[in-house]
Amino acid sequence: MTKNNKLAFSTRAVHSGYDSSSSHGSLNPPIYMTSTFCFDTVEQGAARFSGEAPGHFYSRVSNPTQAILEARLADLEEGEAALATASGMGAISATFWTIVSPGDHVLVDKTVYGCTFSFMEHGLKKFGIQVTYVDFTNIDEIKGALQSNTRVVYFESPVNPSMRILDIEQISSLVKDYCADIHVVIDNTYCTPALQRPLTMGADIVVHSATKYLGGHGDLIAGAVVGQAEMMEKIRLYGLKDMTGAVISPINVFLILRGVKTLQLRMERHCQNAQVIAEMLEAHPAVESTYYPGLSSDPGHQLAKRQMDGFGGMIAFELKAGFGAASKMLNRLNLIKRAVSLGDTETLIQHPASMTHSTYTPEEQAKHGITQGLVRISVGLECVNDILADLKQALDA
Ligand code: 7XF
Repeated sequence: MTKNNKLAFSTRAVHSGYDSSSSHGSLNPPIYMTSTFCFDTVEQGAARFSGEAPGHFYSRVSNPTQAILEARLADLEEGEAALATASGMGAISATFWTIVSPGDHVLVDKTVYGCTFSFMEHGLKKFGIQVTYVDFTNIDEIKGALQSNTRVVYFESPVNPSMRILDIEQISSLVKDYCADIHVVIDNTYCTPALQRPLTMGADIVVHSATKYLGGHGDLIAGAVVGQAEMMEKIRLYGLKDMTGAVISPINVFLILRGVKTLQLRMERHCQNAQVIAEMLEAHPAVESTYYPGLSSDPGHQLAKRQMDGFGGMIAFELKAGFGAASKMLNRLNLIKRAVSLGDTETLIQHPASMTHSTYTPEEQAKHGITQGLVRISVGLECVNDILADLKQALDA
């Protein structure tokens, strides 16, 4: 059952990419713990290396366990092919190193995950690639910033950590009208394909931190890239094989395949729980602002309704009394874990300015909308009343 788009998402999340009859009827796929693959003849080996014959030859390039995850993610994102990587940063960097050259220009939304920003600011720029950041909620700003040497337009939606919602369809079509060769790359980590499929909205490439909802259990670091088969092959053979070596372990592949089986179920509960938490935060007298697209007051609400199949499990908020009060509140929590990362079964809370987005200088943080008082919650799968009670006792105090 490798490809059957007629089946529902939750069914494909369980079955796609794996045929048990190919593995002694084993319900779950085998974990191929091997670095290399033996050739029947030297000619066969040469043909695999040159790409003339199919088949694996070295696990820095491909591995049968990894291939199952790649087929499944491609199917779920509605892309032609996928590439699994050792981390989200591995996925992002392998993609960029494959596409850009010195002299090229990259256009990025004003706020992205901290290490992605650092990669652009300290990685790409160091190698002669021009990077500019504009507010992608403002279409005119994007129009004004596209250049004849722009190669990649990059953004997240919802944005980590500010929860701004960006219009994938509108941005993609605007960029393609300007120049069809520009690659629109979207980080779909916050949504997963269970809630949002950017390739169906005109994007060219989707990147993921599979560390988050795809894995779903906080026990691994991994990433993925999804898009056209030819581009995925380029990223595999250059960005992954030569430039980053960010190869995923077969054990982590197995864990992600297991996680993805329950992806839709988990995302539904993450969304339900987050909605309740966001409504409580919005009504709480100590809270200045709550950023969650499921709130009808949120500026991204209508767009999120069109673009997403649920509002997700991530919330950001600011306390009226600022950062001092926020840190006291965070330290009072008992059930909710003070930790970065997201998409786990456990509810996690963190302070972006000093943690996930500390790669921005204070001046950059101010410019990019990462305020000192901002707190981010990844709402987990515990009973929502228990999460609510912990948060309320910390806020009330
Ligand atoms: O290399 P990783 O698997 O950690 O993924 C990097 C990454 C890429 N895109 C987005 C939208 C991400 O959020 C991440 C990782 N973010 C974590 C966080 O925001 O909590 C990392 C903790 S410092």
